[in-house]
Amino acid sequence: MMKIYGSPKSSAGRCFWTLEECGVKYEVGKIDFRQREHKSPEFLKLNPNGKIPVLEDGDFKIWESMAINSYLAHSHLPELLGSDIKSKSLVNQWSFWALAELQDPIIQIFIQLIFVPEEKRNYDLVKKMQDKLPVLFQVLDSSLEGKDFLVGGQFSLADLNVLSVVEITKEIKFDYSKYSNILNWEKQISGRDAYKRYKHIQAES
Ligand SMILES: N[C@@H](CCC(=O)N[C@@H](CS)C(=O)NCC(=O)O)C(=O)O
Repeated sequence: MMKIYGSPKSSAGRCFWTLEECGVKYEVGKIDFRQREHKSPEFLKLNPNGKIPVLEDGDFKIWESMAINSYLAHSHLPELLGSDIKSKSLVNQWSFWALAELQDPIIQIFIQLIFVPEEKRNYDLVKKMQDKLPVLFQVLDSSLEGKDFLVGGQFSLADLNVLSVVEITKEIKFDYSKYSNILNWEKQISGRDAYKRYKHIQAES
């Protein structure tokens, strides 16, 4: 049986969601950060970066959450990857954008506001990163104009990967209520059974 390492409340969350979309059975490997299990020699054999998530499928191991999602879709639900070369490439485009462009400022703000003690917080950095978000959210909102999904008129890893990053902004209290296309898209996707199961798993963890 496949095993996913990491908490559903972390970057691993999007892999739990994909596992639920694929409808496969899986085990969960809990990693205790306080005990620094992610830096243990045993875990470093799974991921030399010392980070979660990692997916183990028999002898095969893979890290990086969106690469894991791609592997899961290739193995169990290829329709999540897009239907033709152009759709598949656009699914990659949105996934790379989510990780390289959108997630970076969000995570930098998250680290400052959640992990750095108030007296040591770099508010200049927070402001600089906050200033990047409206432009990025506008790109997403405009791309969703008149559409239910980002690519090819059907739910794909583009939607899953991008929404999994957008959702992190709830933790940093970024208000995106003025982006109506994003809100409609989020509402529609959050009605999916797999999404509801993923949210339940997250809440229980
Ligand atoms: N780009 C990686 C990021 C993984 C990542 O940063 N994971 C965090 C938890 S959300 C982690 O394990 N941090 C431990 C550390 O950096 O030491 C992915 O998407 O899988």
